[in-house]
Order: sequence, then structure tokens, then C-alpha cells
Amino acid sequence: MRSATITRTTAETKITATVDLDGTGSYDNQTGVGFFDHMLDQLARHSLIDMTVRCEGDLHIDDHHSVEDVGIALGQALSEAMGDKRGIVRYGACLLPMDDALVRAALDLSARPFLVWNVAMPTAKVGTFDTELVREFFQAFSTHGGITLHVDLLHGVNSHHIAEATFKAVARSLRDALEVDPRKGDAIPSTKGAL
Ligand SMILES: [Mn+2]
Repeated sequence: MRSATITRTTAETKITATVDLDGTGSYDNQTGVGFFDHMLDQLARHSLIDMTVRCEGDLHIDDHHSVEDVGIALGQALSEAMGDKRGIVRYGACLLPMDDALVRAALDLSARPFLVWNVAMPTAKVGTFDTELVREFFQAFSTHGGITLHVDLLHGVNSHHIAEATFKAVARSLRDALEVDPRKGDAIPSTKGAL
């Protein structure tokens, strides 16, 4: 079973995150940050990862710790669920349009965390949500998930659409990268013999 549950408690947040990589994209995400829940739902739906997240965070300060720490927990859950990555495709990429927004994501489940983020948000806020936290989430998620992740905004004028397109593009890329390739048998997809 490619699934994992991570429980992570700090002075700032208390989080439980469960993923099943061989799911159908069902989700139940409750972080106390409405817009972020909407983004996590996209991540689950379009990656076909079943995802349950609970976060009790210090929202009286702002959303930063909750968003960042959910990124850490989901990255850790992904990493644990992947195990030794035997037989997986490893790479994924997606060019994703959403109305005005066009986002390109490319990733490698490499265990070599690296984020290239070229996404300028036109506005500082979507509702009450700080748009700079989208990058914070993917920084934490890529670091703790061991993902080399490139995300580029090619076009866009609406911050809600841009943010949502980044989550969908990464989700769709993950969906491809996590797929087990029957031609690989149970080989680990690296000439090094380990990922
Ligand atoms: Mn939306």
C-alpha cells in the first residue's frame, strides 16, 4: 500500500496528514484557511491522491505557519508513501490553462529538493489569503517530499486563477510521475539504483 499518515505538532501548529497515492482523488481537507482548503482539494483531485488534512494552527497571527507546516507534513507523507519508488515513472510535467492563467509545472521525484518558482502574483491577497503563501507551501512540500519542482507562470491576470492553476499543474504532474510503469517491472528508476 502506497499510503502514509504524518502527525506533526509544534508550538505553532498541530497537523495530521494522510495520503493514499493509489486513490481516486477523494479529499477531506480542513486547515481553518478556506482558500488553502480549496487549493488542497485541487491537489488531491487532479493527482488522484486521496488526501485528508487536519490543521489547528495559530491563525490569530496569520495563515503562514499553517500553510507552511501543512506543506511539510504533506511532503513527509508523500515521501513515506512512495517508499523506495520502485517502478514509478518518476518524472511529470503539465501545461495547465485555467481561463486567463497558463502555468507550466515540471517535476522529478528525485529526493533532491529544489524549487524554481517563477510565478508573480498580480495581487497580495485573494480574499483574506496572502498569495505569497502559495510559494511557501510549494517550498515546504518540495523540500520534505524530495521533489525537484519547477513552476512557471506563462500568462495570467487573476490571482485566484493563477494560484489554482499552480496547484492543478503540480497535481497533474504528480499524477503522471507517481504512476507505476508496467514496463519497468520493479526497477528503481535511476541508474544509481536508488532515489
Ligand atoms: Mn477556484
